[in-house]
Amino acid sequence: MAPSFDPSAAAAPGSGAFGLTDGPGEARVHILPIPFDATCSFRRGAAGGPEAIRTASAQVELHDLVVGRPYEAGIWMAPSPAEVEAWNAEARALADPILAAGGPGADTELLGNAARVDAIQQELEAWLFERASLALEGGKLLAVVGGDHSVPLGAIRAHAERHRDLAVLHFDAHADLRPGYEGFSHSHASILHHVARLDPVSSILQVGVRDLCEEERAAIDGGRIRAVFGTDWAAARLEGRNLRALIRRELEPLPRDVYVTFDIDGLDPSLCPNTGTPVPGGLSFDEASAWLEELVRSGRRIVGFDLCEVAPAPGGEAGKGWDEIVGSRLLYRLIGFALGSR
Ligand SMILES: [Mn+2]
Repeated sequence: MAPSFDPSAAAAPGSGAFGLTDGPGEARVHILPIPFDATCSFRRGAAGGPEAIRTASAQVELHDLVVGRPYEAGIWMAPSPAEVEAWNAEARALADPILAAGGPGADTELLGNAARVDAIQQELEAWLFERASLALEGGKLLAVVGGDHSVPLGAIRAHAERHRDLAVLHFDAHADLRPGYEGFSHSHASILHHVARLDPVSSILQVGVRDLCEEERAAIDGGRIRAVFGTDWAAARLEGRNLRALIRRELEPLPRDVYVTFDIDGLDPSLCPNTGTPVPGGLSFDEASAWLEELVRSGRRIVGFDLCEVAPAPGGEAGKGWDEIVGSRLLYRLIGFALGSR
């Protein structure tokens, strides 16, 4: 950060995310945007999330009442990767007729499209794994910003490879435990199915899940995969139970190192009205923040994280909408908590 930098001033024109001027070398935090949303089954738009968040982040006050001064560590957001933009354009065009038909069925052309979309997702996964590994080797804290929730798999794998025992704390309205969805094996509805198959991931705790199929319900075994369902959370809130005590109890079995994967639709949809698959209920902003705060207070280490499914309003001025205003503030909190845990 330049010595003349004033954290209280408005973001200067041409400055980076959060109005900061750090380059990749000096910044301890690297934000990697992944504008990809080809398999969104209901409403697309998450591909526009990273750039909308970049713009909206200029409005975030750098001093935060809960996490202090994350900006002091230096925060750099990479430019939007042209490779990912190209993959998304190709995969969207291939996925469109499949999504319109509710899956490829026995149609050979659609099956061919689905296979190519899967191949693109695998290329993206491998590419992100490489990018994430480089950042981690350089000692950076890596934040992936989606895109739909299929995108962070390569980054989660890069983190998992560096740990013998890793927990994944998963905020979402959905369990995302389907082996595949609508003909895609790397769907936004399947990410946790793939994460659960990474060896070092010893436990998954899902928070806010309130929309899932029977097969996913059965996969949540109360052991390696546990959930605090959105309905459990709402009941605890309605009955006036001590929510912080509940959080501490649920976090208790987790190992020390934790990766956080945050689908914005885990929050109340009034905080993310344009996200791809909104569901009533969910956490408030301060409740989500309390989960992260208790995680850090418990001595656990947030080794990395992602934020997915933030979608700007269609037809609105991207960067000025409510979805990205909330998203950029949640991103700043996540950065602050992760830094505070290291
Ligand atoms: Mn979701």
